[in-house]
Amino acid sequence: MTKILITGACGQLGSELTTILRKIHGADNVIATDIADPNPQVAEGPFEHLDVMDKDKVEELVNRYKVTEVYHLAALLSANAEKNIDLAWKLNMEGLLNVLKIARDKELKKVFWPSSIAVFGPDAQKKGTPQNSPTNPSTMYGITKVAGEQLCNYFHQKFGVDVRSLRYPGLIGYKSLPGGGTTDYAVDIYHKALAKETFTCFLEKDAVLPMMYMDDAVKATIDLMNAPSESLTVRTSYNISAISFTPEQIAASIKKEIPGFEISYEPDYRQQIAASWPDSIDDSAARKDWNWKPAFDLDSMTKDILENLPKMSVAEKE
Ligand code: AKB
Repeated sequence: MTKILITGACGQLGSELTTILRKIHGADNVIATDIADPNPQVAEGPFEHLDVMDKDKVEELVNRYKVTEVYHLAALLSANAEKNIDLAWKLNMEGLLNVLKIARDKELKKVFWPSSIAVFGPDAQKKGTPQNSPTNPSTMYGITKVAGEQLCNYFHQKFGVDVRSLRYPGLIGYKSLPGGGTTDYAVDIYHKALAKETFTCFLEKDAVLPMMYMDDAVKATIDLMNAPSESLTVRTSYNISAISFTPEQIAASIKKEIPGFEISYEPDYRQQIAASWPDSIDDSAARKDWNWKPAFDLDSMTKDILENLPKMSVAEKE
């Protein structure tokens, strides 16, 4: 019997993964946890408050619910991490180390941990960044992701922990709001467009970044976790890619649906973070090892979001 514990379940990715994993395994078999109060998406099933830096509590929940798999998503994202480097290091590293040690000691079946394109820095190849490009990030968040990837690989090699990971690009969904990331503008922009407001972008108009629609990100996660262990050749974290675009290009895509939409630009400190990241990513290892292939491009994502976002109630969106 699969029993899943999700940390950071109220976050943008966590909310969606909780819903889909509950559909697959049954609501009672997916325990959502977060330091925050449950949002409506995760409230329909077991929920526990959890600070992932509290190893005893993580272990107590793993024991109490007889957990077999952990999706460890709790973390501080790039923009927030720059504002609080001590918390970023503590939360992102201690949380992961706690989960990996529990996975080793309790012989959990599998662990999922998200890495990010933020592992790459200015010296990485900008276009089609290869899987094994140098990982010398210039952000605190990136540093925690590089160290986290090494921890995952170490626990796999040394203790046989079956931990799997993806280097997500910016994730764009309409069901919940992201918090504290550099790519968040590409979610906020749709809310402003539907509210018929001008969107002020905190990046330059030509700041190109790798991005992915949430449906593709969720599918990638489930597919990676379902892949046979012996087919996985990457135990740090897999590059995955879908779309790359600039703020100007996403605005043009929205204008096709909402012709009156306007965007203006007021770049802040997040522009520097964006400029240090790749423009696009080579994901051939993921395609080869577990048949990864995205389904959405920029215009199909825009259409889907603009059609479905207005159907969400205010409570659901929060
Ligand atoms: C962020 O902007 O911090 C994240 C990421 C790219 O990992 N979305």
